[in-house]
Amino acid sequence: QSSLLPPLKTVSTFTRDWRRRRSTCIQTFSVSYHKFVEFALDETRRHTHLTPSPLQEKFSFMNSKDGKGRLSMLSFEAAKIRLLRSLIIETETMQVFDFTVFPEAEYDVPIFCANFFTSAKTNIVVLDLNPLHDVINQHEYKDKYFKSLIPLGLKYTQLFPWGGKLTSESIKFFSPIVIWTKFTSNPQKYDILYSAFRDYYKVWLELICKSVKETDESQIVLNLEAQHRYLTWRVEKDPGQGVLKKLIGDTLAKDLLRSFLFNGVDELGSKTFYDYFPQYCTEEGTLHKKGNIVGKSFENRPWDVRGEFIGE
Ligand code: BLA
Repeated sequence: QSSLLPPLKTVSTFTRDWRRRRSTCIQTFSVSYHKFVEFALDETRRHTHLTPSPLQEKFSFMNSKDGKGRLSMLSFEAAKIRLLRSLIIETETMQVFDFTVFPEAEYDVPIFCANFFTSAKTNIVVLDLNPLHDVINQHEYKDKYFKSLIPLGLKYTQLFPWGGKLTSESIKFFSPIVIWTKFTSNPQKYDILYSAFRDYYKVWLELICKSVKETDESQIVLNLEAQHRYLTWRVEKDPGQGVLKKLIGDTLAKDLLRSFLFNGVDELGSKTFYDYFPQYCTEEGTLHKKGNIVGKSFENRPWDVRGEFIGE
């Protein structure tokens, strides 16, 4: 926080920072995502005991290379939860919140995923209970977790219009209640986003609390592979990679991605990105680093109001 700026004042659940820019006199708005993670931790503790993860020792706080940004990391374990981890990035121009909770392989409960990027102008939001298994064709899995949540999804997806085209494969990691949206920065939207976050997290906690430990070894193997596939996708394709590398450099960014954010990618399975996503392999056998092969798709929400997939 520069000493030239007035102290931040907390209004409602957000930090509203009406800075006057000397040159443009544009009022900007910045948020704090710390409330979000505090809510999630408090709420989790109401149901279960959280133990700090061994990762916490290595990943807790980092400054960006230019000294102007900070990265705050938290990680925990609990019964049924392999890893609950949070990353908050705060710089003069953006705030990022990346909060994900990975269940143990004995549970086929979705992965809780909140991924918010905020700059002065725009917000990029993914909030979802990322399904572990196919929810486009596998009705049993879909109904088990999402049937009762469709009204909740509808409530928020009406408030947050579909964010437009996205990397095609991502849709397979999303559920019928996914909130994928972009909006220009404004206080009301943050209040709604906070409310959506709380509601989604509360229903996710109910799911994990109610879930029954799987004993069928072959099903556990399927859950484990789905978790590993998810980690492999995100570690390779996370759109935040560029920003992270700029902030902390290539080596630290890679370590943060593999060891912290998508921890488990090197331990839970041995398949590679090519094994899971062969469409990304070039004829020479190298990985397409830039963009993607299938391209961006889904201009409009590919789920209807009943939670049926209506995409291509
Ligand atoms: C953009 N982030 C996006 C987009 C998606 C996601 C769908 C739109 C662009 C695209 O589809 O490629 C998020 N995609 C996800 C998530 C899953 C997925 C959550 O497949 C889960 C399966 N994002 C971060 C971090 C930063 C960040 C840590 O997680 C910054 C440090 C930034 N995300 C970020 C930026 C963009 C973005 C800058 C816009 C850039 C772009 O469109 O490529």
